[in-house]
Amino acid sequence: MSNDKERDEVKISELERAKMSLMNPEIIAHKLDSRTIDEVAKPIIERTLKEGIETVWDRFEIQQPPCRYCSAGLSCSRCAMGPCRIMPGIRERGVCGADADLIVARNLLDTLATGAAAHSDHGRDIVETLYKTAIGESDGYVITDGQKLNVLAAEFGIDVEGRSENDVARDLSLAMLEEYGTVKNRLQLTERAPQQTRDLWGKAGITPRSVDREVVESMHRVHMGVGASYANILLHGLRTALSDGWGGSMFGTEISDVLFGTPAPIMSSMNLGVIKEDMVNISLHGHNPILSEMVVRAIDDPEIKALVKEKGARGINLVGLCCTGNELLMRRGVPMAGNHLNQELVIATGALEAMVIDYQCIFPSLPRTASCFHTKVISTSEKSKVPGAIHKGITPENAYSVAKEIVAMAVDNYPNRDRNRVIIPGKPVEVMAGFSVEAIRKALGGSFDPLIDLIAKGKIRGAVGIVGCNNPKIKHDFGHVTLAKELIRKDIICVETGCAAVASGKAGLLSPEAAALAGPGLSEVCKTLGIPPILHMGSCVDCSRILVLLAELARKLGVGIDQLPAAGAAPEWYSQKAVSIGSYFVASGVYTVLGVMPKIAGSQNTVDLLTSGLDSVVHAKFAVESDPFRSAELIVTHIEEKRAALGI
Ligand code: SF4
Ligand code: MSK
Repeated sequence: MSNDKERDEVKISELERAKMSLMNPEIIAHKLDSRTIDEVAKPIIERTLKEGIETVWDRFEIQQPPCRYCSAGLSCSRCAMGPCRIMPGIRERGVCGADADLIVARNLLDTLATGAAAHSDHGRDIVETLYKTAIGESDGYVITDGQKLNVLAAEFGIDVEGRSENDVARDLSLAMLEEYGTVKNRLQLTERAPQQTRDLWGKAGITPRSVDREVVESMHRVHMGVGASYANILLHGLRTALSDGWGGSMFGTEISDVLFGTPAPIMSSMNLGVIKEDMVNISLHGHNPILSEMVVRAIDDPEIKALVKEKGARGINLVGLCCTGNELLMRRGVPMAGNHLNQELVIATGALEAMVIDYQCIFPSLPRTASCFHTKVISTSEKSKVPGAIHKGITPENAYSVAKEIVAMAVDNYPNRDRNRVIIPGKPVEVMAGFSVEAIRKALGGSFDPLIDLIAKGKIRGAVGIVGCNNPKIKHDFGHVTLAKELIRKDIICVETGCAAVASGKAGLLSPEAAALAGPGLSEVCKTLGIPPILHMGSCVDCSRILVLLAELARKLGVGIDQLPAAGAAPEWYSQKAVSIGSYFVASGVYTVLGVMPKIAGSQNTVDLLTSGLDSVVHAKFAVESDPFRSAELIVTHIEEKRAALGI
């Protein structure tokens, strides 16, 4: 447990709050309008402004203007001869002789590899949990989807006949763990991609060999004096990203389904209004469902129920944030408090007893926010300790008992809530989530043929995966919601993951009633099937579900993924993981539009390769467009070109 001194050190002091607090109504109104389109979040942002509770937007403003060399990717502090920065026309090379192209490309590969490592290490944690479960060493986990276990086992050539689930699960998890550092130089699940797509990878020399190998090789290549060709470095970035999308992330998705169940359509609700005044509120934030699934089970424990009664609460209200929230939403229907830029605001409702975090996308400053209220921040991963948080390390061996301990801490904290400081800012919006590939197939009657037929007839013009984060550079949720609305209006079905999906949910676009906002063809299809025009496909690692969906459609049509009338978009991305996702989309043949410019403007050669040159390598490329209306136009044009090429 962190000591009191450490928690005192991270506190936002009264003096800091007094300096930050704003009372000018015009300035407050302007900030509210420019920060978010999430109306339910606005009263809470208003509180933070008036009470001087620092948020991500305040820190973003303080950081302006950013260094223009860093923004362009032109600074390098890779070795002790530096740091160096390129000033075009003045200083063209770093101390070692690296030019702008090399510095920009190395920085980008470093960023991408960080993202691929984060996803894939998450995947490894899930696979290890399956292994521990299979050998009887885990606490509380069971195999929930035995059918999926058998399908995966068959893909890996593992015999299932006459064997127990645990034996099959042990062999499967060992086979997957072996692929992290494999010597066979092949990732099994890449075989899900159509042959045409795999042929492109083979020709370009970017077929991924193993998960860890590509990330480690990326780190090797960016060392001073190794990779000096910007193009060669960027191509390895695609290979690394493929090892994430068709490797580490896909393992994370598939084995989460085996352990916790393959998602199926489920109703729930979203926005900060999911916080309940008379209940113990616990938010589950991060990415990995290993802990949060145990928390869901622990709240039904009789000892916990007795404690809740003793403390005078009506019950326990679990709410999700970011992708841990997405995992729980689509499998358990746990309500979702919000996406990335909502994380501090949940605490600032004044009604949150505990913020339980695992890893990724968690602001290190959350204990500072919590210091303004009674909220306890509880960290659970050895990889993600946070100063000022209480640490309760979780492993597969102790998961249930630690989850129960954490829930008890939250319940104990309920009487400490200051009832006069609670703001519950609005009513939650209803959402339908849980569209795994299996669920989409089932909704279509057991085969993707009807979807292909609808696309061929033009009732649905194409499909777009909208993914990724929030970023204070873009008005919160504006990029996601605007792009999604524009696309469905044009009869393009959207599949979404991560914070993009949550933005759509809060805006009412994940409800079957949103079919009314779609074009006539898509609207008719949605009404017939009773589904929304935007399908929630899960968390960040579940972008791998989008790959599987595209692969299935391409196989049915007998084409490569690049020939489909499909595209990707990340309108508000911020994270290194998003760089990896965007790159595995493009490397898999999916034209992808980014709403935020990566730090590459300092190398025109890099910009040209990513936005044009890749087309001749993987038959797809990136575009960068911050205006979601123009992004929609780019995507519509692309989809119509692909339709024409297919003769439909
Ligand atoms: Fe400077 Fe080269 Fe070292 Fe980078 S690797 S800090 S450019 S000397
Ligand atoms: S949580 S990676 S902010 S989508 Fe997956 Fe959201 Fe991006 Fe994190």
